[in-house]
Amino acid sequence: MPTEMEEYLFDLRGYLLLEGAVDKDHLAELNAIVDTYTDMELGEWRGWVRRSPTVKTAKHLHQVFEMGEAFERLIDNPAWIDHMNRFVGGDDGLFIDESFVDAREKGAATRLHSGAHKRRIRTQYRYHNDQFRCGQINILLALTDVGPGDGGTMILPNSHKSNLIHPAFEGEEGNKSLEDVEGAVEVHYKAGDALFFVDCCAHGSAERVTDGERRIVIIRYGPHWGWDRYGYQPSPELIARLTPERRKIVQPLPPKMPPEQPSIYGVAETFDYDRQN
Ligand SMILES: O=C(O)CCC(=O)C(=O)O
Repeated sequence: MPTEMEEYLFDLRGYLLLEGAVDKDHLAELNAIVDTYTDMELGEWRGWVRRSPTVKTAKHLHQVFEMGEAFERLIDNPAWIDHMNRFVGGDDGLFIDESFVDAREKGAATRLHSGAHKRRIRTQYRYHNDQFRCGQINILLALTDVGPGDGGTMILPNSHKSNLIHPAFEGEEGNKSLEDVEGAVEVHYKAGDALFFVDCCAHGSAERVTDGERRIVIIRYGPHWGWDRYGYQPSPELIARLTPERRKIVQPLPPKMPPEQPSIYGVAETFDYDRQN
């Protein structure tokens, strides 16, 4: 479980840095797998993995759990799963609505986006009566070191509670480089560190100005009733081989429940209507 101090800091700033969330051997496995996918073209499918058809400034390789067991281990990684349950809201169960590798080189940056001023339900931050109820919490796991100049994630601390739009946004979604966004902090990662933040914190990344590649894995968790951001589905093979704990997070509800067929996870059979909140 998160410590009292972690809860305090998460509430205060909207993010935590989990150092050493993945060890060196696991990192080596993840990187070796990613190496076999980085030649994919825009929009290409390889099995159930897809490179984003629209993101051109970086390689976004979606559906990472389809890449192999080393990625499956991230679903309920002990470094963050209890934090996730606590901050999304433990009784409800979790769902991952997006997972991808972001591999990028010199010149790439991510514009400033999100922020509590939008009052979006999907990405919201809530705390009430000792219960956190965050709509979306992101894990950004570094597969390479990300130091000054390497295009670190930038985040505006406390903006998960902000009422006003940051002046650096141009209209609703700005295209500013984050370097000159007053109040933002740049996160420097050691490979294996994970940034854990509620999505309604305004964020983006600095421009990478160094040679080489920045590689991170992004996994977005929310409550169990969510739906995949792009409508991607897990493969039957992945569902069959996941542990029950991991399967419940990747596919908390089966896509359809035909008449006369009990739900394969028994949700309808066990759902307690009196306890629903
Ligand atoms: O790539 C980054 O560092 C920022 C990621 C981001 O903008 C996002 O998760 O929405």
